[in-house]
Amino acid sequence: MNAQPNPLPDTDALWMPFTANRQFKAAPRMLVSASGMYYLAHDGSQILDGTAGLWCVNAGHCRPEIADAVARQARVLDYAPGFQMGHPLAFEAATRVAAIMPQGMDRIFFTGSGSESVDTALKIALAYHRARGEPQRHRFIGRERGYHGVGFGGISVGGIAANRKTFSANLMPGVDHLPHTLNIAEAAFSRGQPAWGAHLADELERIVALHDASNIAGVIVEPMAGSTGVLIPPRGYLERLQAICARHGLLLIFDEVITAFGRLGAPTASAFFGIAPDLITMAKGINNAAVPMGAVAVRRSIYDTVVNAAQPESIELFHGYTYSAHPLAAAAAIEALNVYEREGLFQRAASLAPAFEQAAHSLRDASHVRDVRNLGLVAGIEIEPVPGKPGARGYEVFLRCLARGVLVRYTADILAVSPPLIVTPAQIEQIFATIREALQASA
Ligand code: PXG
Repeated sequence: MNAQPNPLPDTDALWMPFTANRQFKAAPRMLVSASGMYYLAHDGSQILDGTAGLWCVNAGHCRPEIADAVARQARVLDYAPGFQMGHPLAFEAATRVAAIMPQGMDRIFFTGSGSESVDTALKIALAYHRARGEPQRHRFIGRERGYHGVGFGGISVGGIAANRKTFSANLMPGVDHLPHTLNIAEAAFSRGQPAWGAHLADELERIVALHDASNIAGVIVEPMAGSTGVLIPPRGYLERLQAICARHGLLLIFDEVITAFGRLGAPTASAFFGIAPDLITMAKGINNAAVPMGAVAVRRSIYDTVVNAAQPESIELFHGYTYSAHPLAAAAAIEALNVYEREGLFQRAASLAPAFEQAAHSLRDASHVRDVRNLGLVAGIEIEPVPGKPGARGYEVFLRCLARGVLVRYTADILAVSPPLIVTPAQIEQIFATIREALQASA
């Protein structure tokens, strides 16, 4: 890696996503290259990536195999229309993704992002019920604090208040929300899945009774909620949700944009928990984030129902994106899946998880810590806010970690750690030791 300082670009023209633009532009934090577990910043400093980018670079950065596959594909077939035309890698990528989905969920719709995957899954659910002759099943149930991307569908079923507030009058109608499952008083410092909280799934029965099952298309939840600050499902909770969905004919959609491709030490959270939903949304790790890509895995019976309900020569689902199965993204997906398999990275995550848990919970007695939550290679550390200034301490600790050469993610006053699955035990120690120091330095 080049260790020379790089000049900063003019920052005015770019409206940055989910960023305090003025604060950032006053003191930019610029990453200029990456390799394996490390970023290189513009000032020449090395930064250990404790967040796999944004929960997406699961095999580590700039993997030569993936870079080569993308470069090769860019010269062979840069782009091909995906509507009424095909290219081989789209089909190959679908076959490969299907192979690691739960049994029977082997029909894959490609998108360009997690947000698009969520909208796609919601639309497939509606199309399915219509094809079955129950078009009045139009309602969706999401969950408080859920993050399902930023499309109007996603923010409607999502439960992040800040993401909804500005668009409140324009949210998708017909949505209700389950309560979220975090309860620090009952379950602080749980290791893995909390023992408390399975009963919260029963709220779904109340909501179903209120709206009547005949009006509800499906339920969408993150099996483990990431963005909102790492909420681990209570033991038995997801099982109950699934049972209630099955009892009432509701489709269960797991949003696995963060959890699919090894984050919990299994190909999917569905496999990790042993629960088969009806649809799974994905993105991020699908191709190690080398090229934007998302996907929805669908139970074969759902595909068959939608497809067979249409006239044989008509388009069955009026939905798709210019970049569905973009050749470069598909090439990257195939190669990323090769890397995951060849290096056994999902198993690696599983075998690192106990040491990761131990290291995360070593922060229990660190300054300002209210809770530590963990599962697989994910940890959330909830810290005491500065009185009257929510989020200020989270930002401060994030900066202090960065100054010490470790990138963590923060959501208000919750730190999230989710390193690439190639992380070493020593790097795990380094990440949590750095967080401890940063917390100690915070007044
Ligand atoms: N669903 C889930 C569960 C996600 O985590 C999306 C949908 C949307 O994906 P796109 O590709 O449209 O961004 C996500 C994205 C964070 C963070 O720091 C998390 C996400 C994105 C950016 C930051 O927690 N998750």
